[in-house]
Parts: sequence; structure tokens; C-alpha cells
Amino acid sequence: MSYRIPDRLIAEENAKLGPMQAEDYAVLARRLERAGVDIGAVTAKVAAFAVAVPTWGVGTGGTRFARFPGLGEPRGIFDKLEDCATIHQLARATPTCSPHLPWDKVDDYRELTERAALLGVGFDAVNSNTFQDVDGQQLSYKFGSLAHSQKGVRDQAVAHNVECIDIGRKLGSKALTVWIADGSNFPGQFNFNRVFDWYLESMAEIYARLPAGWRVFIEHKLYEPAFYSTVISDWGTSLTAAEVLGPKACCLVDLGHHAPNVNIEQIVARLIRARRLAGFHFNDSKYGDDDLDTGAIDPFRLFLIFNELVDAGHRNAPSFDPAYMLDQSHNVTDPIESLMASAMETQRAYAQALLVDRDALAAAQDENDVMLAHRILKAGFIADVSPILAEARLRNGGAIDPIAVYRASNYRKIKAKERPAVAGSSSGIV
Ligand code: RM4
Ligand code: MN
Ligand code: MN
Repeated sequence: MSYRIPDRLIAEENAKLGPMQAEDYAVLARRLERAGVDIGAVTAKVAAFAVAVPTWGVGTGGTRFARFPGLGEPRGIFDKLEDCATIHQLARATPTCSPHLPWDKVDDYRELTERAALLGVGFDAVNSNTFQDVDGQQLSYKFGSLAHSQKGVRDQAVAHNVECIDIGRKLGSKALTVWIADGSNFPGQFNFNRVFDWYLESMAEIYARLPAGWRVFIEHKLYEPAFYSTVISDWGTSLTAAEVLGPKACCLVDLGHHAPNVNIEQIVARLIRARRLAGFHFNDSKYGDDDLDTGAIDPFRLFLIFNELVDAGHRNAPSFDPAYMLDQSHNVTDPIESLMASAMETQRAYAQALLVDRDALAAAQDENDVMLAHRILKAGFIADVSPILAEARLRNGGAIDPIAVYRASNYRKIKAKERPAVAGSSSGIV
């Protein structure tokens, strides 16, 4: 059996930090009580919050210049599952992982689900991949996939997505995420509307194969790898496609896939209103689709997004059931540390948004008291909710300080011995 962090180590580390945590939590409880907030209710909501880990995120990522593999990185889906389980064991925020096919393809899916169950991880949305060619593939995706000019290539891409649904079914998934790289590098390379029509035709075939209770998530992206135009470029295109396809199609928001300075929280509000918000791929960025750690660059933006989500929950917005996932690339950090920290950042933004006094905010908005409205909203963001997050982890059997326990365990060093590097391994986004 391969190494797992012993629960005893978590208990030992928690015992050291426990008294301090109890003190901080009690102080915060009193402060919140003065503002009429019940800390127990907030903690329970945070403890129930879950965000999926991308299987491709546990490998070291890279850029188009180079990849610097880390020691002991996962060699395949079984190793990736172990790392996902470790992330959840310590931070208790990520009970599921989101697989990517064909990267995570195996011969025996029963073996895979059994292993996952043993490790205590489930499967979230399945991601298809028609943005690269793999060995033995008949036709190339160099000029596109679901929106390719040639029917044969479109059919092949449809068949791959249908296979993803079949595999997802075996894994217990309930959604297919479709991101295509189809686009153009030169004006004149293709006709904007002809390719969109081909995309819609292909997606209609995939849509028709969705099992009962499934949804398809349409993920847009403004540029890269295509640099002049992409077929599914923005939320307008995504929403149009979802409306053409039907009620099981909805729009996924990857935080890095928008034009610079776009107001993502407003897009989120609009998608909720249209009953088409699929969910998120969380990450952070400064310039483009940087895939940096969630909350590392612009935690205020993350808070404002969660503010819209909490607001929708508060209003009981219809058909509001977003799927939360991380989607980031870890080029210079240990992916396990980054994913734990990022999951905790989503919980932080959620907890902060829960603190906002929504009735007072609405009243200030109605009175056009701009400064008061802004200060009510900001009060959530400036609150240090760390003791709530730690308490939620403790109650769920996790670590008060997950990164400290991870480091104390020497997990990565042990895995480096257990997992000798394999030639040509390409875990991560390369
Ligand atoms: C894309 C997009 C997709 C992810 C791939 C690896 O930029 O974010 O969600 O599947 O990267
Ligand atoms: Mn994504
Ligand atoms: Mn991306």
C-alpha cells in the first residue's frame, strides 16, 4: 500500500494549534454577534461547501517555453487520485475530482471507481479534450474539432464527447464540460458564423446523448491557442449556444477566459438571471489565462463573485445549482499545497460573502446611499474569517493548518521514492 498521511499526525498538529484556534474563534464569534451574525450558521455553511479538484492540476504544469517537473509527481490517474485524496484529507473542501479525457483514460473503470471510493474521492464533471492529437487518432484537430470545416473531423470530435459521457456515467459524474480550442489565427481564415453553425450542429448531437439528470457545461475562452478569434469566445456566444441547445446546456465561467478588466461578477449575475450558470473554473490572473492560484492576485474579485452567488442563494434564484471547480496550473509550487490553499481561498470568499448584511445593503441601495452600500459590502471582504475556515476543517476531521501538516509529513519526499519518474510523462498542462 502506498503512503498516506497518518491521521495521528493531523491530530498531533491540531493539538498544538487547538487552544489558539479556540481563542480566535471565540473572539470572532463575539464580534460577529455584535453585528447580528451567528458564527455557527456561517461555519456550518462553510463546512458544507465543496469545490472539485482538476485531476490535471496535481501534476506540475508548464508554459509553452518549458516545464520543470517536480519530484514524486503523479504518473497517471491512480497516483493523481492519491494526491486528490490527500488534498481532501487535510483541507476537507474537495471531496471530488474532475477527470480529463483521454488524459485519465484507463482500461477498467470499475477498478478506478473502487480505488477512488477506497481513497474517499468522488468524480465531478468529465472534461473532453479535442484540443490535441493523441497516438492512433485518425484525423487531426489542427484546424478545429467540433467546428471543423470537414464533417469527418466533427464526427470524430462528437464521438469522443459521447465516449466521455459513457465513461462519466461509469464514474458517477453528472456533467460533461466542453471546452474547444477551435478558432482562427488570421482574419479570413474562416467565416465566423459558418463555424458557429457547425459547432451547434455537433453540440446538438452530443446534447442528444446526455443521460437523464446530466448537464453539459459550455466553457468559453477569448483567445489561446487561437489568437485572432475563437469559436466560443465569450459569455454571449456561450449563452446563445446554451439557448439554442436546450435547458440542459449551461455556461461555465473560467475566471481566466475573459477580456482583460471585464466585470466577471456582473456576467455571473446575468447568467444566474438567465438560469444558465453552470459553475466555475476558479483560478486567478493578472494579464490573461494565467492559471495562477485562486485568490492569489485579486481576492476582492473572487469575493465579489461569491457575493453574487450568496445573493442568488438568499433570493432562492430558480435553477441555481453551480458546480465549483478549480482549474489552475502549478508551475513553481507544489500542486498539493497550491490546491489546498486555493480551495481554502474559495471558502474564504464564500464566508466573507455570507457576512454581508443583505437587507441593509438592499435598503442602502434603494436610498441611493452609495457610501453606505459600499461600506456594507466591503465589511464582508475586510473581515478576517480564518478562524471560521479552520473551525470548519476541524469539524470535518481535517487539519487546522493543512500546509503545515503536509510539510511535516514529508509526503512529497516519500512519493518521490514510490513514484520513480517515467519517461514522457506529461501530467499537467504542457
Ligand atoms: C483550458 C480550459 C479547460 C481545461 C484546459 C486544460 O484552458 O481552461 O477547462 O480543460 O485548459
Ligand atoms: Mn477551464
Ligand atoms: Mn484555461
